[in-house]
Amino acid sequence: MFSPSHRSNEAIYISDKCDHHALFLPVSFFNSTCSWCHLSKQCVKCGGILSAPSGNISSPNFPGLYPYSIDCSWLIVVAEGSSVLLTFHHFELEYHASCAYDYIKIYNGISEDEGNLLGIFCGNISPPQFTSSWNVMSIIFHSDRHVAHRGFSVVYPLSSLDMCGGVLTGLSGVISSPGYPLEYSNDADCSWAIHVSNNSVVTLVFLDFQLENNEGCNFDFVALFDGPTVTHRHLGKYCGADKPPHIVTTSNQLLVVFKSDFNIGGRGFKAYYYSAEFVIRLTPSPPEKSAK
Ligand SMILES: [Ca+2]
Ligand SMILES: [Ca+2]
Repeated sequence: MFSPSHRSNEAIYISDKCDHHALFLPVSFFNSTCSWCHLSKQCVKCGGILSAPSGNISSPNFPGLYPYSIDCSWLIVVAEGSSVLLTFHHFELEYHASCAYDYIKIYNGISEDEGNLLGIFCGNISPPQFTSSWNVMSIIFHSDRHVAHRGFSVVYPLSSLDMCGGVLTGLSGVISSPGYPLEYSNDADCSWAIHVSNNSVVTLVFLDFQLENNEGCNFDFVALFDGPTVTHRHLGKYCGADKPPHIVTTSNQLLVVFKSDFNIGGRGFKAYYYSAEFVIRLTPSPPEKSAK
């Protein structure tokens, strides 16, 4: 797997899918604001290397319909030691159950390494906020020969101390409100998508919890969903100072959303998650044998 240490090398490998040959671009290339064009069969310019500390990316013609039969590849490279936070503002691609027609793929690093794939998305459900684990992130956009929609628009400000949310794919991990245990910021809007291996479920355990309290938890809250998006089954909405109960999903994905309003904060929360094999849950342990 391509790791941050490779950044000290003289070049980063990029494949040019149009000409079917590989390019080796010097690292200095990434420091320029060069726009690298990726020509599709229709010669629509899209894709490129973005090295500004923040920016936005949208599908060609956005907010008009995107072209048919196009492949775009964006590489975002920010300063070493930083990470990239992707936030989608609009997302509308042709739907297919496994995104076989039109899709975007998001990579934690370069797209040549499928091990870096964070997700493939299509339809109307916006991807969650993504945070790269290092300073490079890739987005691939593909459309097929039929049916086009308005496409997508995504921004990538540099993450800061207030950064929150992201995709967690480890067997276990810890999440906390921005700045924890210091008071969380106002107007926070964080989403963590926890994705463990197939056949596993996610258990979330709160270690600490202190949010502004009000009946209905409409001001500041943590909301949990039994799947990757807010359209999945709602597992609970919590505020105040009582720790939420342990939460166990029915599938291998859990979405944790934390929001705060414009004033009055708290210490926030800290929680850890771990995955457990379905098998263990579904197979009751054999009854204890009676004493011999
Ligand atoms: Ca299509
Ligand atoms: Ca508040």
